[in-house]
Amino acid sequence: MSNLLDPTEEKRLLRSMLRIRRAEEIIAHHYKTEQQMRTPTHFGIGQEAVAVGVCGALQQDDVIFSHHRCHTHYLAKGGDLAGLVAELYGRATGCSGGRGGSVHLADRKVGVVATSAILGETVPVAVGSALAFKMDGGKRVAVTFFGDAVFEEGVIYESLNYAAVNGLPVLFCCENNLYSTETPLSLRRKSGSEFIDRVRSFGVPGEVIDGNDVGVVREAVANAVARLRRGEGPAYIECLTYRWREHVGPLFDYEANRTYRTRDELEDWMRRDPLAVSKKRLMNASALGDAEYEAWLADIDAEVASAIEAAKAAPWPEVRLILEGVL
Ligand SMILES: Cc1ncc(C[n+]2csc(CCOP(=O)(O)OP(=O)(O)O)c2C)c(N)n1
Repeated sequence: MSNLLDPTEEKRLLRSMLRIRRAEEIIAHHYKTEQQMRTPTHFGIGQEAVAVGVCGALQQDDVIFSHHRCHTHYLAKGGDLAGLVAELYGRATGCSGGRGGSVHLADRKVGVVATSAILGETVPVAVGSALAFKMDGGKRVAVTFFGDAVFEEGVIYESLNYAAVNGLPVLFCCENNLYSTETPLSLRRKSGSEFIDRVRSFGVPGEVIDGNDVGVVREAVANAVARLRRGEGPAYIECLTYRWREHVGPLFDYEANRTYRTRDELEDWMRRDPLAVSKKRLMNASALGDAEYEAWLADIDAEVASAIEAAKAAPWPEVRLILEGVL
């Protein structure tokens, strides 16, 4: 286990992970029981430390781009919770006007530029953003989150090369959760062919880290971002982690009788719950008590409940706006 960060900072990160966890758990419950959210939804429960650790090392004017499992990144970067919930209910008050759904989240005020379900689609866009930052001569950085399956898309290799050759301030963040839908990494990659070696072959430095420890992620990203801000070119961080729910939808695999992963494997990863890792560290240092944690939980649950109530009361988007923003 890594060392405690500054306790105030680690508490901020843990509270952010808890807020994302509870938001997703409550959304999953409503998704399953009401049948009112009609957007395919990929939950990131279990992977919160990646989003929170990465975004915790960024400034508000830095930008992020994400993929189909994007709620975690959107919320960690400061995306509006009510806007997310309304988007899932397809309402006009949603962060994409109710026309994008779960995989098209944006909140430009806090640097959440775009998310997309097309694998690899936002990777070169993040590189383009980093090119603009370099041309502007500022210190802003761009981050692209993507899953391990993106290494099966050609665009990742073009993007790494272009970013390296042009020395762009972009962080490539791979959330390696070992599966592409229901196909394990072992069937998609020859043993010994590590992603990190491919990345390094383009001259992009990187490391593979424990993606379930928010302290480890926060530290690694802080170092990588410092490099980016010094103008030394792109960096890569691969976070080893695991999603707890089915690939798409609110259930656990065992509830849906899916057998591509075992329940033992899931339970093994659940014992490495990123929230528990951080909470234990803070409690061991006497920097957090049960009462404070329970108070966070109550506040967060109330915030999510009110976002759901507001979403349900919100109007539907107007039909005449259906093509707005479509290129
Ligand atoms: C170009 C493209 N090919 C295939 C798909 C279908 N698809 C959606 S999600 C997914 C697996 C994604 O796995 P990974 O990138 O590892 O992310 P994870 O779902 O594990 O978080 C696939 C193959 C797609 N959306 N886009």
